[in-house]
Amino acid sequence: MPSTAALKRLAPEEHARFDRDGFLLRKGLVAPDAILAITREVEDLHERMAQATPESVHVAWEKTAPGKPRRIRQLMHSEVVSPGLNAVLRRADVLDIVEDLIGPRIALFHSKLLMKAARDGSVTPWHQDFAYWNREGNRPVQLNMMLAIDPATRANGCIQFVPGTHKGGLAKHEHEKGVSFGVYLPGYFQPREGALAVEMEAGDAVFFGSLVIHGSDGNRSDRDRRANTFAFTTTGDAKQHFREQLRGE
Ligand SMILES: O=C(O)CCC(=O)C(=O)O
Repeated sequence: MPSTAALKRLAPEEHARFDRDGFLLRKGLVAPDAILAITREVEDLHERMAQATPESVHVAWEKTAPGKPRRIRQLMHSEVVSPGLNAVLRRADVLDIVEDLIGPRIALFHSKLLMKAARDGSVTPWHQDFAYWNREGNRPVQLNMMLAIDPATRANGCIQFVPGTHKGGLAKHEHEKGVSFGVYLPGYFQPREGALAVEMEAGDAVFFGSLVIHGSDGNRSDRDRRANTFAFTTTGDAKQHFREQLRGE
């Protein structure tokens, strides 16, 4: 059974940083043995999903040249293909931190694998997540927790944020139909003043809200940059209270 290091709840200065920047890096959220187990579970995922994709997941593929192996860009509902990821999203101490940031009525919004394969992983253009999620009168209360499965560096396309941009509300996005990450800010991924690259070691996680502007470069290296984003929401303005379910209480 992989071990997990218990997380400390958020300190006041971490709260302050999250409020100021719109994101917060937590080092060592998942222990190396649990990361190794997740790595094994997703090791041959490109090939397996290319052969047969289960109905319960949704895969968006990279646009690779004809004749080259298919590469997953993102896989939605990753908790279905990885018991290790499924365990992380239910951890009581993870949910404690989520609760610290968005309150006690927590629901899973989605769990998504971002495979950013060596050489083939493409740019994620600048965007605010709420540009995707703004519908049916919901509010920008969602919280992401991006877990690094591989080390993430500038060379393999680590996530970048523009700190403080969550305070400016939702900006106008362009909408490109029929492509993944087709909702983006004008300029696509042109350099942005103040953008900060957040390099991570495997097992680190970055928490970020749905209004902070973020994106990531293509993977120009020979090393995969796999990560999983767990998005949580609060059921404060919805019907169900999922926290007990997530915790198995
Ligand atoms: O994979 C990345 O670096 C960014 C992913 C992202 O922006 C998202 O899922 O909203």
